[in-house]
Formats: sequence, structure tokens, C-alpha cells
Amino acid sequence: MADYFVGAKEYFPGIQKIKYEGPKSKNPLSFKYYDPDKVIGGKKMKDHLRFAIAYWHSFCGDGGDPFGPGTHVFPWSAGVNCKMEAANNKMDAAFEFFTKIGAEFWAFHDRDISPEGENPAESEKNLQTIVAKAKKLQGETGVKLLWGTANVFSHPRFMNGAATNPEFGVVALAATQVKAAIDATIELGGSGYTFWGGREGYMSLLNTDLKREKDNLGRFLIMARDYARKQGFKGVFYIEPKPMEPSKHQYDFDTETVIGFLRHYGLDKDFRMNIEANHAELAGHDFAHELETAAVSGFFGSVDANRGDPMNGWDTDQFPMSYYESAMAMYTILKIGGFKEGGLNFDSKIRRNSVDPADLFVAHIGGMDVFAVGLEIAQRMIDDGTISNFVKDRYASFTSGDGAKFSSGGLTLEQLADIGTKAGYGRTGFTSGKQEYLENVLNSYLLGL
Ligand code: XUL
Ligand code: CO
Repeated sequence: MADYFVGAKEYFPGIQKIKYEGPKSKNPLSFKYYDPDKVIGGKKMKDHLRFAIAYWHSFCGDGGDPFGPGTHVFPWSAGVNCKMEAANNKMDAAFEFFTKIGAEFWAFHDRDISPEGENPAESEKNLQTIVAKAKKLQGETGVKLLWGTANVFSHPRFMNGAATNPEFGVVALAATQVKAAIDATIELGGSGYTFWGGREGYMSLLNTDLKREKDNLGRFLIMARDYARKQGFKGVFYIEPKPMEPSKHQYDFDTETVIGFLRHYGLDKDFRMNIEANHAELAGHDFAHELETAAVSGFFGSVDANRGDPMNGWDTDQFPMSYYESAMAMYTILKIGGFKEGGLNFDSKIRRNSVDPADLFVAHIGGMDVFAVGLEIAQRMIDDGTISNFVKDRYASFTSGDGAKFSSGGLTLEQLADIGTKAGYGRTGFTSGKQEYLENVLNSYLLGL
């Protein structure tokens, strides 16, 4: 990948391309563990991890919260009156960041990269203009698009939802954005297109026709899929589950719920899961639970990497920093042969008071290092095999004799009960699960033992 300082202006002056310097380095602008070309289990770290940068948090999120305005100063828009000029500058800054941090992918919403116009046609034209620029920058830098999406939740017109809006007119306006965002994704060679539910949910059943809303969502997704396929899109569609926020109840609650929804509406061949750590937590699940649930059903796709705050019940979107979480995530991902089209997209934001331009780099460096360590631990888990062998042995009674017969559907309930009666109570069922032992084993991998 070429170093790339775009246009006339360097937006992150004084920051060079971030390099691997090893765990002992005290330089905050260096990787301590992420060594892109290091080979783990036959594959380079960068090809395992497929890091992507989320445009919305990194270049649009200004640190504003419900209690006060933004705190982050964006040099690409400061003193610029024309929205399109600001969007152009922002794209230059973004590609400078992608290349300096060494991420090979990026992800965007339509409205992150280009402003809404006076009408849908003008909005689409704005998007196409910026997409042409992004395409040129992708060509020059080698950075690729992980996925695109449409923001059909921020504008007040979507306060009652997009595809699940009670007004048909809003559903049609959502379609203008989704259609244009699919076109943009195809134009940029994106390997995926994501639907995060946004306001596809409800606040009160007193004003909601739940069946109609779910049917409309299913219908809308079928239309989007058919359109994209007709236009030649060969990539994957992702649904990103989230149980709540902004709606009280979101239709895409968690992975299991979404799998049921996809099967019900015949979308299971084209759609996979984009699992976000913080959303898993809000659903009362471990991040690893969501990943494993998707993986074992063949619905694993991509990851929005971040973390929540265990003390808070909302989407804090902090940068990941738990080695246990990243190890367990990478363990599931390695077990199914790694990412295919997906990757690790940092849907994470720096804090409101992280106002130095270098903070954005330091935050991503930390997240990338955490997943590099997680990858190494997961590979140790696989190479050593203590944990997988334990799990295999735990279920061994289903692999031969009557257990195997049961597993292949060869027993009736009467036959099964008969086997139980003959065996009697004895000590059946009292085999240790050895969780503490396995946790100790995991700790030893964490320390590289
Ligand atoms: C919101 C969220 C979104 C999606 C893309 O919680 O995660 O940023 O990732 O729309
Ligand atoms: Co997300």
C-alpha cells in the first residue's frame, strides 16, 4: 500500500505511517503487537484481521452528546461553507488516515460521505460525485471497501422508522437512499452491504401494528436484495443485530432472532450477520455467544469491533481493550476458517474529551493490538487443542452406540426411555464440566505459556 498524503493538505501533520515497534516500545504511535506481515497459522495477521475504519465515528462524530455540542475540531470542515467542499476534504483526510494507520478496508453510510441535497435526486448526485472521488482514492491507495450502508435513521423524517414506518411515503424515501447506497457500494467494489435496523422497531404497542411492520421490513429487504443482484452485486448482505436504542424494542434483537427472521422471509441464502460487541452486551449476551451462534448456523459474516461499559446500559462504542474478548472472538472466527468477505470494522469512537488529533490514531492502534493479541491466543488454543479435545470428549457418548443412533435420528422416544430405564440412575450425569480448569488453561495461553 502506498503512503498517501492526499491533495495539497496533510490533515494529520506530524504523524507518519504507524509501524510495528514491538511490546517494549514506549512510542504511543506504534503497534506493540500488530505486526501486519507476521504469519500466524499460515496466514498474515493483516489477512486474518481485515481491519476496517468506520467513517461515521472517525470523521463525522464530533464528540457531541445529549448534554452539549461537539468538542472535536475537524480541520477538513473548519472555515469551509460549501458542504460538498467539506465532504471532499473529509474524504482526503479519511484516506490519509486509512493509509497512515495501515487499515486495508473502510466502511461508510451514504450521509457520512456526502450531504443530503434539496431533493432525492440532488442527494444521489452528491453521493455519486463523492463516490467517484472515493473510487479514485481507493485505486491510488489500495484501500478497499468492506461495506456500505444507508443512514435511514438520523434525519427526523425517519423518527417512526424507515422500512417499518407507518407512512408509505417514508418507506419510499428510504428506498431512494438504499438504492443509491447499493449503487455506491457496487461502484466501489464493496464486498458487503449492511442493514443495521436503526429505528426499525417500536416504542409502544399502543400505536404499532407489529405484524405489518415486520412484513414490510421483510419485503423491503427482499426488494433491496433483488435490486442489488440485478445490478450485479456479488457480495454479502449483512444484518447487524441490536436489541434496543434508539427504539425501545428493535426487530433485529440478536443473532438468533435475526436468523429466524431471515429464514421466515426467505433471505437466509443472501444475508449473514454483522455482529457488534456492544450490541451483544446490550442483548444480555457475550460477544462470543453472538459470534458462535452465527458461526454454528452458517450465518457468520463480519464484526463491528468495540466494547460497551458493563456499568452502563447503552451503546458507548468504546475501543476494544479486553484480550479475553478478542481471544474468544478470534477463536470462533479461526474455528470456522476465518473471515471470508467480512472483517473487523472499528465501530468505535474516541471519547468526547479525547481532543488531540493523535487520539484517533492511538485509539485504533490499541484496538488493532488487542485483536492481534487475541489472534495469537486463539491460535494457541487451536494448536494446543486442550480445550477443543475437552469439548470433544465431553460429547463422546453421542459418537458411538445408542448415542450415535440418537444423533442420527434413529431412535423413538420410547426406545430412548427404554435405554434410560435399563441404565438406571447410578452416577449418570455427574461428570465435571471443569470450567475453572479450562479458565486456568485460557489464562496460560494469555500469558503465552
Ligand atoms: C449503531 C451502529 C451503526 C451500524 C451501521 O449502533 O452500530 O453504526 O454499524 O449503521
Ligand atoms: Co455497528
